Amino acid sequence: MKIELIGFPMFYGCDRPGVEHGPDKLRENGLVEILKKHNEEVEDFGNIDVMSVDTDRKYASHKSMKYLDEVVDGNLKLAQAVEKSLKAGNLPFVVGGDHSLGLGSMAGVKAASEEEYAVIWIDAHADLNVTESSPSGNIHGMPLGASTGLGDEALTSLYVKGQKVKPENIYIIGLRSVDEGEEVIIREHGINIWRMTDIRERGMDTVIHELLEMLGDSGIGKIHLSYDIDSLDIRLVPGTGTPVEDGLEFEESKALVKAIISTGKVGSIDFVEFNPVIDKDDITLNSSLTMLEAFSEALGNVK
Ligand code: Z70
Ligand code: MN
Ligand code: MN
Ligand code: MN
Repeated sequence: MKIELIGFPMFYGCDRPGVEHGPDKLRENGLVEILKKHNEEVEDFGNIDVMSVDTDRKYASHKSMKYLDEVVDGNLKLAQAVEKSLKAGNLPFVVGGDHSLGLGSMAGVKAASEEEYAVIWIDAHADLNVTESSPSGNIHGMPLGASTGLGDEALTSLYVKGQKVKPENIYIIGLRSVDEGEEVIIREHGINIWRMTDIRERGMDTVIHELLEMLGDSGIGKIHLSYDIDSLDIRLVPGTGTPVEDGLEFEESKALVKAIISTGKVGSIDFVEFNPVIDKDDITLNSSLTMLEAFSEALGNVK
């Protein structure tokens, strides 16, 4: 399967400039070569054309969702690119940019096929907010909520109307910063989660076992894997907008990613929230490259 690299240079979903330089910074430091090291077919699609607007547009399209029009516009283009990539038989590998790009990725996956799919979201945050529960108005805190059909119509009907994924097919791993409203959504909709406390209590091997067993039991044959680098421990990712302490170590994160990809069911991937502008001594750049190497190797082992 050909890997199609798609850059999504956007910061409007997190309202903190710098993350839009993530895709090109990673390319300059060997992203394509890393993917090619273990995979025969890799194609760089280039970057999605994201509008460039001034900060006075922040509340121009909605009173409490920042840069709504800009986030929607970019994600419509992304959804189209992801749908096209999947229909061509490729594996879209979307590199951000902020995590609002999950809106476009999941819409593209939904548009490409009628088949039910699972979403595995590796993140310190739940990204399940709706407009009213969001403490920030930042849309990168909302893509999973919107994908289940919750929240503002502008997000829930992006590219494809209605629910993009069933809540029982969502698996979030690495949680340690969850808003009150998100806790309610997790409980009421039966979303599957593993908090860092679960990982520390039972160990990553057990968590991986639990995850794979649940996925197997669900009978779902296709996975969208969405990886937020802030799932990693705070000291590994100073160059991300919202680092949180007590996160995953490399070995845990690599084992998790490799186990998920080894199922052979992963059909699309997001890699998000690297902000080179606020990075310190290239620590986050190197952490990102370390993880991308693990993604590449695992993808190369799937046949
Ligand atoms: C918070 C919000 C978030 C990433 C921060 C934070 C969300 N729950 N996501 N950093 N990657 O504003 O909704
Ligand atoms: Mn996130
Ligand atoms: Mn996060
Ligand atoms: Mn720590």
